[in-house]
Amino acid sequence: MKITNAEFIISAVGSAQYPDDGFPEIGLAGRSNVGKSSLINRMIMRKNLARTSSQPGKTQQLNYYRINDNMYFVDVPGYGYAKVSKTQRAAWGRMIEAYFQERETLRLVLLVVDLRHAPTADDCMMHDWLTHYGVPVCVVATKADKISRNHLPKHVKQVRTTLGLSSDAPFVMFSAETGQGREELWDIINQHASVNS
Ligand SMILES: Nc1nc2c(ncn2[C@@H]2O[C@H](COP(=O)(O)OP(=O)(O)O)[C@@H](O)[C@H]2O)c(=O)[nH]1
Ligand SMILES: [Mg+2]
Repeated sequence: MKITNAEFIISAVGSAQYPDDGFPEIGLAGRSNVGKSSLINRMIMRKNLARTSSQPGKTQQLNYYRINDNMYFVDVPGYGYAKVSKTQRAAWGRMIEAYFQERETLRLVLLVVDLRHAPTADDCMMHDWLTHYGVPVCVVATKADKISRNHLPKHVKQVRTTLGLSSDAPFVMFSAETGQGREELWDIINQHASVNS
């Protein structure tokens, strides 16, 4: 996939700020620190467009990145985040639920998990919730570079069985560090976004 243009558009705190040009959106969900921003940076081949930081105050926004002037990556950070208040977390939960449930231009959610560990209860809940509402999901197991080659199958199996993935469910092993899985993931994204690469 050739990236001709990638731009940060907005950190949206509410639906009024979402873009209204109708371009397809690819959402990214996953625990803080799992590697969502790094994944975006690797997919678009920019070192630092999506900020890779876990600053508590900056986690409760939808970050929109426009790619090649024809689609968006939407970073939906911060579930399972311990340092925000219950009230904040509830408000944030309502905002992301509304986004995933109602956003008409949302075509696919990349559920990013850590290949090194079994998915957490939050990961499983998110996966169940998205599939329950009929949102197309691709599980992306990242940080593959941290696992030795002969241990990879065991870790893939752990992720797949813990999430209860069927054998035909979209799944990509990924590394933001090495770029492993990048083209495979672009193929899946482009199929859902109906955008030619
Ligand atoms: N080795 C390795 N480290 C990664 C990878 N992806 C992310 N990281 C590191 O994990 C940390 C959190 O990444 P970040 O992208 O900010 O996670 P986010 O909170 O989900 O956006 C950073 O220190 C990254 O450098 C990866 O594929 N391999
Ligand atoms: Mg991030």
